Amino acid sequence: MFSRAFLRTPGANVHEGLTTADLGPPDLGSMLRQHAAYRQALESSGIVTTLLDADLRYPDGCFVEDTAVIAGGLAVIARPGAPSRRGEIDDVARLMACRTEVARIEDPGTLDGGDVLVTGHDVLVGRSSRTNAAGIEQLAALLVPRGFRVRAVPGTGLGLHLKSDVTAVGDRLLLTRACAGRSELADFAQIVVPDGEEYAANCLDLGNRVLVADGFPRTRELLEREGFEVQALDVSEFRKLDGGLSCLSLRF
Ligand code: CIR
Repeated sequence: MFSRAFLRTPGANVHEGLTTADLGPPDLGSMLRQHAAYRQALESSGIVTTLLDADLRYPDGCFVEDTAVIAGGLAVIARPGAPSRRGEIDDVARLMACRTEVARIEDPGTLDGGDVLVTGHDVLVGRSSRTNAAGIEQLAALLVPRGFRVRAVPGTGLGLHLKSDVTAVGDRLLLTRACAGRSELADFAQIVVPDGEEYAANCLDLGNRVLVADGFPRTRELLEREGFEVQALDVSEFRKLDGGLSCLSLRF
């Protein structure tokens, strides 16, 4: 699956990050504790993490998943749809360039990593307020020659990004009911999160266990019944900024 991940420490001005959630401002102390527990969960699954320093120029910088898509030995550096986040890609581009081949989404394309779900050789890309058709076309032009099938999923579910509503567990999709009927996803075996627990659709499969957001017991039970080992992690402070489990790491 993946063996390494970049994370970025939330900065003192993280409360200035973008949000549509009406959950109040995040508390930095709690956020740092949740972030440390998240990093520990990855490390204890054998994933080697690199923790980047907070960068006060970018209050949303801890949502590092959005900066790139790494698949088939290629790091595609994103072009975040939110102008305030564009500069977040620079560090990641530099770090990835020492490790693998790098390509970039270029203007007029926009693409956030949170809109891209890679599962096996399938790449599902949400067309969202952050990711446009040009960004998806550019990603497809880079990944199709490398053996991936790239599918756009227009007008995604409820959340900010495709992965707010759809993630992968094993070779199945975990998704919200709002996305379950979508024709672009019909080829995949699906596990639908219980109504009222939509936020839990953003999980992170580490191979030996699945991280789910704490506070969604019916999703946890559902995954356990399906045979997954599950660890619940509190990411409630990140939820206040529309973030979730997947967005806190860039995995490769
Ligand atoms: C934003 O609006 O860009 C951030 N506040 C949250 C980004 C969450 N990213 C993700 O789920 N991949």
